[in-house]
Amino acid sequence: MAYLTEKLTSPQPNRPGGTGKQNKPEPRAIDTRTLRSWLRDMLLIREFEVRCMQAYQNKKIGGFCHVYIGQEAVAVGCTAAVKPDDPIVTAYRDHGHALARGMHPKYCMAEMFGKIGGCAKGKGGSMHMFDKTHHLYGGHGIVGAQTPLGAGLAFATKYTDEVINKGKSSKVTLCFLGDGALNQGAFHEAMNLAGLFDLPVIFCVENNGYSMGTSISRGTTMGHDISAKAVAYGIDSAVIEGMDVIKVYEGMKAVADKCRESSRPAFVDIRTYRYKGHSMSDPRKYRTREEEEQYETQDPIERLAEHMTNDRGWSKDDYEALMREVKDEIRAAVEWADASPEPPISELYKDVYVEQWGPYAGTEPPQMLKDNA
Ligand SMILES: Cc1ncc(C[n+]2csc(CCOP(=O)(O)OP(=O)(O)O)c2C)c(N)n1
Ligand SMILES: [Mg+2]
Repeated sequence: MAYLTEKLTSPQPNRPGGTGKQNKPEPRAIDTRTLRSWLRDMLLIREFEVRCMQAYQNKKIGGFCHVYIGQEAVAVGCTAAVKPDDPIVTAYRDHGHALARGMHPKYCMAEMFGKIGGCAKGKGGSMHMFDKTHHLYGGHGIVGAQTPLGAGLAFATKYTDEVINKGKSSKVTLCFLGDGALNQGAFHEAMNLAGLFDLPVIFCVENNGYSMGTSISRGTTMGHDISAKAVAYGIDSAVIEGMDVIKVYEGMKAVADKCRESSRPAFVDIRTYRYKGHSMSDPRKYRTREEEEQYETQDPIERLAEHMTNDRGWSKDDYEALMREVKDEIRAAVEWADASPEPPISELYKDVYVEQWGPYAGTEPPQMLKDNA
């Protein structure tokens, strides 16, 4: 992992074997209100995850639970860099993306709890956050499975804009994946088709350096420069420092604007770190505590809070008031999720097929969709 540390702390101009297409964001003035909202979103995600860990330990959450702590700047910066109706698809570490996209934490928490009030009526759980209203198309548990979906979403938007509506393609799809998904065949097929068909999709690799307990240097060729994967498909790439939300936003904004304009796919290597284990049952024996502490000193929330204090006239009280607001919101979400009923047994036979027949008839949309209508 030493190489990753090195890369996060020093710029990487034209690395040997790389594409040389480094991301050079233009400085953009970001107003204080926007920065506050990003800080709030990152705090909201972190508090949500902390409460998920507690709830998991108290057996309120069953099955898998992969928390996003440490990676908050990626979901927040990337979603801020695109339009609210640009489609997003992601893997199983998905709570942060759902919240950053605008899902109310109560529906997200109820889904974690397996309750009927959840975004998928409690039948999807931690790995399957889905929110049609906010154009979030999952939450997928099979490593790499979301990458052909990302290409497909981009195909669908382009087809709708250009073939059906006879206009210019105007949407960009964000397809998030972990560094572990780089070795999946589905990912390479998706990259090939995206390159071939000029699909406006950005493959956003949340490169946290580990695939479960396997470090990228042990499991992935060209792990020190994964942009090399994009070269084979004629796809432009960029490297983005993922522990700084402003850098994520600026880097992604440049890539997304270009993708929207040119209708060409892109690949971004976003350098980040997950502070916790792969899932709740991971004792993290494959890495040192020193390494974890080193990344914790680059914490994206603390970085932005420091910037607010040093450069935007924020006081300690401003920060504490925001913290309280977020804690109250998540506490209410936990209470709401806890009070939400279990799905009735009859729900087992609903939402199984699109065409409803026989015992599968009679489904109803989740409460979230009715409330958002
Ligand atoms: C096709 C497939 N193979 C194996 C697994 C088991 N598995 C679950 S997560 C994971 C590691 C993925 O790591 P990465 O993509 O880097 O995501 P991260 O956990 O770091 O966010 C593996 C191998 C799976 N879910 N799907
Ligand atoms: Mg990973």
